[in-house]
Amino acid sequence: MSNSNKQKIVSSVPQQGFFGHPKGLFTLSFTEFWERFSYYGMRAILVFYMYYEVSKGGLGLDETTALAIMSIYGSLVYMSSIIGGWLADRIFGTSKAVFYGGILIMFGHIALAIPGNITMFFVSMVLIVLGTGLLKPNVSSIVGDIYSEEDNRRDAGFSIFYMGINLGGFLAPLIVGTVGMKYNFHLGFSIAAVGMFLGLLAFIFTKKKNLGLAGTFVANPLSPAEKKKVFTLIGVGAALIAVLIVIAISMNLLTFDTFIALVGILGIVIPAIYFIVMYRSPKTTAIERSRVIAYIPLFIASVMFWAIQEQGSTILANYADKRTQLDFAGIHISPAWFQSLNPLFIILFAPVFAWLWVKLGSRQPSIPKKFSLGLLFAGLSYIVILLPAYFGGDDSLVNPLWLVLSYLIVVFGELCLSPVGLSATTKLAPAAFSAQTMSLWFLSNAAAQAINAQIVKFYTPKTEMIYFGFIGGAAILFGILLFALSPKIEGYMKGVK
Ligand code: C3H
Repeated sequence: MSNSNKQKIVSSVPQQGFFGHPKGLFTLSFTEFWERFSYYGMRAILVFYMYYEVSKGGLGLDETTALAIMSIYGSLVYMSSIIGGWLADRIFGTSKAVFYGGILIMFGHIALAIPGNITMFFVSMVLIVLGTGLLKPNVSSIVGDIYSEEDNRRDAGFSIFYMGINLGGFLAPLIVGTVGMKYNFHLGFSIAAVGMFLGLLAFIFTKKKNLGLAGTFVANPLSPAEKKKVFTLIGVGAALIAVLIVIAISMNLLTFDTFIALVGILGIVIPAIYFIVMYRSPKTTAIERSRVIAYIPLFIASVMFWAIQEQGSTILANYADKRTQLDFAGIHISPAWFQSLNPLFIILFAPVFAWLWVKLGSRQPSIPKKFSLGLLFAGLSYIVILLPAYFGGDDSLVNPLWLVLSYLIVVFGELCLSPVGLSATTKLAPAAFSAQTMSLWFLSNAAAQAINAQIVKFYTPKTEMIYFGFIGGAAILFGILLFALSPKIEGYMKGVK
């Protein structure tokens, strides 16, 4: 986007009105709050909906399949941000992408709200994957648009936005989770649909006044000739994929396992292609090439971190359901409520970490060291959760406070790695690829969940000590290695702090 357009956007946005920030931050945080409310609310009950018996209102899938679907689903949601980013950058702009995304997501939740069968479930999955790919990266990039480049409120603005995400993630399992688990899964899913509808209403009715021109420009529009070429390519590509699917189905090759393997491969191949293209591009300068190299170990650390963090809503959700005492201190705890712990701890501790970094000033750990801390905490959270089986065996129910402690420790890691990762991505990215960096960051989560889909198969209460010990130990080892390599990585970062 040209500098004059950037300036036009900033001057069209009221620069005050929301906790000392541009009013548009309210519109964006509130929309994202509802989007996350609907997404995380749905996810808090989805795994149980899939593996509960039909007589209990579920789909009756086996547990391992349900856990793998959760991971594949999460991976595809983040992978589709490449499509959403591209469509916004080249065809309709970020604001329309958010709107269309919200509509698809709402219909996705409506599809789940209608009592149906597994077909309805897959229809909803396609709608939510595409809708989130349109909405999530684009609503985040509009946040960047409403501040001028020199505005030092930008980082704090992103923190408020992250708090909005986690407020949605905190309330959703309590509301959607309680209704879904206590009364009826479909009623739970319909609350998620209502949530997205409210988010859309807020976006539509406040965007003109609060966002001005933000999100209305198409950053790098397709020329008519390019349009023709791209649409032909998409048409041919879609036809080819359809033919391949039909052939694979007729030859019995498209099984659930091959699909999981395919997503796993894509989760690794797509970011690898991104790195190769960025590194080899003639538009990348020598300094930028060095930064691309520095970004690779950080990206791998991020994949390892998100693999453990995201298992909080699959493996640990299952642990909450099957291995945990849910009648505790005189109350009956819903297993879905555990999903609220991470966002609650984020809301409580984000200001503490922000204060700590400011207080430490130039003595604060470097970016690679913060990433290694992230991994150490993630690994430690898994070592903690293997202790109940170590002390008490795997057939008695576990005190829920173990799970609370594990969720707390991983949050310390998230606060070292996640906000830092987002800004490090933009700082280390070659200028010619700056628009796609948001997608690259989301791809680390997509890769993590694609890998999870493969490894969750090895989890059962009988294997839990080895499972948690192996993954936690690997994260700790990699964290130590990253710490040792930090000075070298900092050298490759060429002045980025
Ligand atoms: O959603 C995002 O953009 C980033 N993720 C977060 O901010 C997480 N802290 C959300 S926590 C979690 C994934 C959902 C909670 O309802 C649960 C992890 C166990």
